[in-house]
Amino acid sequence: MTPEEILKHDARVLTQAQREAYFDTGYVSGEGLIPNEWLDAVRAASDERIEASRQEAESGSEFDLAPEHTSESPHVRRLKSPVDQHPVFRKFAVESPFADIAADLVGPDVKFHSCKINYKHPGGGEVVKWHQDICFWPHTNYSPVTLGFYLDGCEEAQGPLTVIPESHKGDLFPHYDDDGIWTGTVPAKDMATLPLDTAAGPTGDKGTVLALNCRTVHGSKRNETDRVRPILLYVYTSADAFPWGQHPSSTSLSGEIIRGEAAKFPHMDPRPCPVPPDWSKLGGYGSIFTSQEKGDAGNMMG
Ligand SMILES: O=C(O)CCC(=O)C(=O)O
Repeated sequence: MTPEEILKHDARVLTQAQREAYFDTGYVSGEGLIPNEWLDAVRAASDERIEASRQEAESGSEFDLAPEHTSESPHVRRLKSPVDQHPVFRKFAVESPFADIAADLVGPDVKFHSCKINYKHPGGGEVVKWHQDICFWPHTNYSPVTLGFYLDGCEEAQGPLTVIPESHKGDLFPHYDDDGIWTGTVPAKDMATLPLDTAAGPTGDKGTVLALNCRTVHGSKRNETDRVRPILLYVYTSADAFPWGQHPSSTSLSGEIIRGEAAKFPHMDPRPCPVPPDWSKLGGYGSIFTSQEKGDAGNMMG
């Protein structure tokens, strides 16, 4: 579906102006879109999983752990595939207004793709370098939207997810270095072509939602406060978007239709997307943090 077709359908949660802003700038944010009961339930489920991480010594299919993680002081960088780790996370993906926000942005037929919760800890870890999500998981079109949900809110000093407005209208950059090694980040020479001075990092109270198009260049800086900054990130696509290549982080909900109906034909967008690596040859996808360890040193958010 094209943005014009999507906008013809009635809005469910967002205002028409918010939907138009999303298509125009490649992102939109809003506060108070999700009822507090959902926020409390998701927050409690997150606390439960962090508690469970005390039993783990190494990263695996559920947790991406920072090197300093211990059972006394859990340091989870990412909860992988939360919909498979707690029923609340799954219910939230399907039954909450989150999926209706997705419908506002991808059209009434909505498919689930993937999910994670990132925890940005104090002390400098978990900088996320500039990247474009679609380069990790290409689709037949560019409807995929990542919806972020700040469980405790996010202030400027906590390293909000930061975007380059309108970068979704520009090129997709191969996320490889000059030697052809996957780095999961836009090379510094390509970042130099973008208007970095326009970068925007919406902040807000707990429950703030940030929607991000899959082509939009984004990243996030260090957390300079003494408080962890969790963000739940779920990816939804239009039902007529089909992934090509391997799914780096498939869940039991991936490919399921969450709203509306399955597509009979794919929508094919002719704009090319660089081919991602064969994850199986890299020993599995890991997470953006493991991908970006090899990233271009010039591409640091802060
Ligand atoms: O957690 C963040 O600040 C950014 C997350 C992100 O861009 C990603 O995980 O792809």
